[in-house]
Amino acid sequence: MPNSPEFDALVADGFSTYALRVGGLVEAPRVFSYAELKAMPSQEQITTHFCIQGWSGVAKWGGVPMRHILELVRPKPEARYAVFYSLADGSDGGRYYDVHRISNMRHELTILAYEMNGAPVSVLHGAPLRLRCENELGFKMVKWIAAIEFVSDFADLGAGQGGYNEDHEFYGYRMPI
Ligand SMILES: Nc1nc2c(c(=O)[nH]1)N[C@H]1C(S)=C(S)[C@@H](COP(=O)(O)O)O[C@H]1N2
Ligand SMILES: [Mo]
Repeated sequence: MPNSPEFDALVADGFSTYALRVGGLVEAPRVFSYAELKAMPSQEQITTHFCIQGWSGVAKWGGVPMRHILELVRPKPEARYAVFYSLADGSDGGRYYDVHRISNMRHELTILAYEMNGAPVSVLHGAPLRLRCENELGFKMVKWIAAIEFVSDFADLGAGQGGYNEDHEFYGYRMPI
C-alpha cells in the first residue's frame, strides 16, 4: 500500500489534486489531472484477474483505454516499452514498477481503471488509477499509478528484469496468461 503523507493528502481531498505524468520517448509529454482522465473516452469490461500465486477473481472495471493515451502523447518510433511507476513501494522496499510491451498497450482491453464494480476504485484495489492489462498476470497490473514512461529498453531500471516482481521474485518478463 502507498505509505506517504503525499498519498494521505490525495485520499483526503478525494484525489482532486492527483496528476498522472506521461513522458519519456513521446512527441507530447503530458500531465493529466484526475478530472481530465475521467472526462476522456471510457470503457467497461468484466474480466477474470489471475494472480501467479494461484488465486483469481472477477470484477467489472471502468476507465480510459490506454490506446487513447497513446494517441495523445504519440510515442516515438524508438519507444518499445511502457513503464508504469507506482506511488507505493514493493514489499521488499524500493518503488513498485512494471514494464509492458508497447504493442500490448494498444490492446482493446488495456485500460487505466478508475472504477471497479460500478464505483470508484478503492484504495485497496489501486485508487486513484490502476492498470488493467487483461492478457497479463496480476503482478504486471500496477496499482496507484504515479507515472508512465516510454522507453526503448529496461535494462537500466531496477535490477533490469522488467518489473518489481521480475527483479525480486524471479518471475519472467514474458509471462502472459
Ligand atoms: N503498486 C503495486 N501494484 C500491484 C501490486 C503491488 O504489490 N504493488 N501487486 C500486484 C499483484 S501481485 C496483484 S495479483 C494485483 C492484485 O490486485 P487487487 O488488489 O486489485 O486484487 O495487484 C498488482 N499490482
Ligand atoms: Mo499477484
